[in-house]
Amino acid sequence: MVEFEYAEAPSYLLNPKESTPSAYDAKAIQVLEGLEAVRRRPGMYIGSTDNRGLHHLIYEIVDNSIDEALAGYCDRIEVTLHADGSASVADNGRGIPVDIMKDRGKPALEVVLTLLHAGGKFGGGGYKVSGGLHGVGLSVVNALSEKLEVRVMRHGKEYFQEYRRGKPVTDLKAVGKADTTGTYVRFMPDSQIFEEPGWQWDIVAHRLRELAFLNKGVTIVLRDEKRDLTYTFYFEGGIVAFVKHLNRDKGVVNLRPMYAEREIEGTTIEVALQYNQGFAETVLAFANNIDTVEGGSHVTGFRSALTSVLNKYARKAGLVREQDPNLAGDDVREGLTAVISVKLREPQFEGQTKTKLGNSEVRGQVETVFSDAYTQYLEENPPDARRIIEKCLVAARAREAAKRARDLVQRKSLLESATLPGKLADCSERDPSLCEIYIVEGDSAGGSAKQGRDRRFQAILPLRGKILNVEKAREDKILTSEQIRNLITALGTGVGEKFDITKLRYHRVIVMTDADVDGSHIRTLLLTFFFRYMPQVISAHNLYIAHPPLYKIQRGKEVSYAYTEEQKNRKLAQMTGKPEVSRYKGLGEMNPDQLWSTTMNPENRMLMRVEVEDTVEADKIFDILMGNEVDPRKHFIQTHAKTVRNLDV
Ligand code: 0RA
Repeated sequence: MVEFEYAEAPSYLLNPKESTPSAYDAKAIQVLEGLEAVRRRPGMYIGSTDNRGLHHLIYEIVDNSIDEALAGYCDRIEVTLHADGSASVADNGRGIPVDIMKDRGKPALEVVLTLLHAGGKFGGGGYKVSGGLHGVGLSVVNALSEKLEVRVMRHGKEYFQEYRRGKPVTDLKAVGKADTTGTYVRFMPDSQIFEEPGWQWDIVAHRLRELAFLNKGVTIVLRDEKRDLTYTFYFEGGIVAFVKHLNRDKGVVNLRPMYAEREIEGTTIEVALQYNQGFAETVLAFANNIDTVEGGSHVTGFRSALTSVLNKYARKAGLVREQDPNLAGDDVREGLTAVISVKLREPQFEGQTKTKLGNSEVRGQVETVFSDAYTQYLEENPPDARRIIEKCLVAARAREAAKRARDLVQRKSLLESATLPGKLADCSERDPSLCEIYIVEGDSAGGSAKQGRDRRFQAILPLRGKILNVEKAREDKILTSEQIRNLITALGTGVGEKFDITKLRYHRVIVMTDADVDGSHIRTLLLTFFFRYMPQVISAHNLYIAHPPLYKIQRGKEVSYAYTEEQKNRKLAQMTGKPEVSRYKGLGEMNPDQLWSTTMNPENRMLMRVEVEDTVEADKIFDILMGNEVDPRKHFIQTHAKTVRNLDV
């Protein structure tokens, strides 16, 4: 989750007493100004007004309930996506206080719901730690809701109040008896503010699952009223369960995950770790339940302890001999899955997206806690310890072999005077920002593409047959395979440590494959290669997928093309007379002219840009699709046929 800063302070913070007749009026004005500011510039408070911002509304409220759980008063949170488009969050905490606040002459609840930053006023040492902009959440959600109702169970009573666009339309009143305590907030996002209506189950479920992992013992229920679907997230094991979940379809190396939990100087530190038999590293780090994707002091502390603990143990146990070199950081990270979660009183978030933990003291705290616990774990579990070290040693050997292979590729390409692969039909333009390369499946389609292209700015690299599955093969094998080497040389970036995105020779890298099963397999293999070895090409928005037409529609001399089923139907419906419809099966069926006009001509082609929104999920999907274990793959393909197709988009 991302935190957002105010670009400008709300006016009432700057001028608390500006020329108003009475203190009471001044406060009323402040409230209105505060909520008005939120409505005027919602992006500043929730990041954006698209789907992501919309879902942020739910998270803001849930964060408050989580805080109540962290304070030890709440163990159940229920989120409901209602059929009318509203959402509600209920918890069994103490309930938001309802008594009149003397200085404001209003119930605390109303202040919480209408005043930005009101949360701080209640802090009063009550909350040990807190995620997000605590207390800001509720008033922001209120300001951005067409309608919001709140119910509080407290003092044996149920209280109720209703708001429209942040303003109360009823007084807070007791409406009945209650034999529990808790808070219920239901809100309808304002359609004047949000562009894209509609909750997305997967997005909400993902975050709630994550919160349930990070806050063990808290039950979080998600309900979709429309589909009559309920999910309950509850993890007694907390982040140990999280790590097992991340490794669920991969063979594991150490059966029992390592787990550390300790409090130092008010900071609660938890680390769980388990190796799998894959090659990728997955380290997720959270501070106060916020996903710190940019890392920070907790991750630094973890990393420095990881390598040194393993080296110390490996030597002591005689698994690494005296004369051998130390395991390197890269060796101990292969197949590593870890979750780091810290909870602290005053988190400082830095970095571009405010997702980097800045508190410097945390580095040493994590290092100490993790170092002690991991050493003890290795000493108490010799078989697991041996399996982990052996895995690292294999990685070290592979790294050596890969380095030799890389050096060879680099040396060769130097010797061959930066020889571009013979298969490559390069373009004449030299400015990369104007150049495109089509990676084309098969020699025949490659031939058509070469003839049909605009050679001034379009290069063609044909690939013969299938490329190596990079999820299954080791790095040295991958880098010495001819197809991959041709690709790397053609792109010009190099690979591994020497990878340099600024050397990319084409700013559009376009994968063009047949619309059949083989084609989509090759496409997935290529995407996997980019995801694993050149993720920067994806994140810099340089990777595209060509979209050949599915149908050719011909009536007399008039020819047109349809790229989707829907488009075909629309065109046919508009036509009078009977056209001839043929379905394209492969790129090879098109002559060079057709290929140019339908798929390569920038004026009327369709390109899809490849984006990876959620790297953890993508990692999982690639691994399942391309990895070693067959069963999960089958299962995945059977149950997610639709999603698999979307993966290619
Ligand atoms: C302020 C003070 C107290 C609780 C809360 C706020 C509170 C807020 C939310 C928002 C959603 N659920 C919530 N639960 C509690 C402490 C009240 C006390 O001292 O009893």
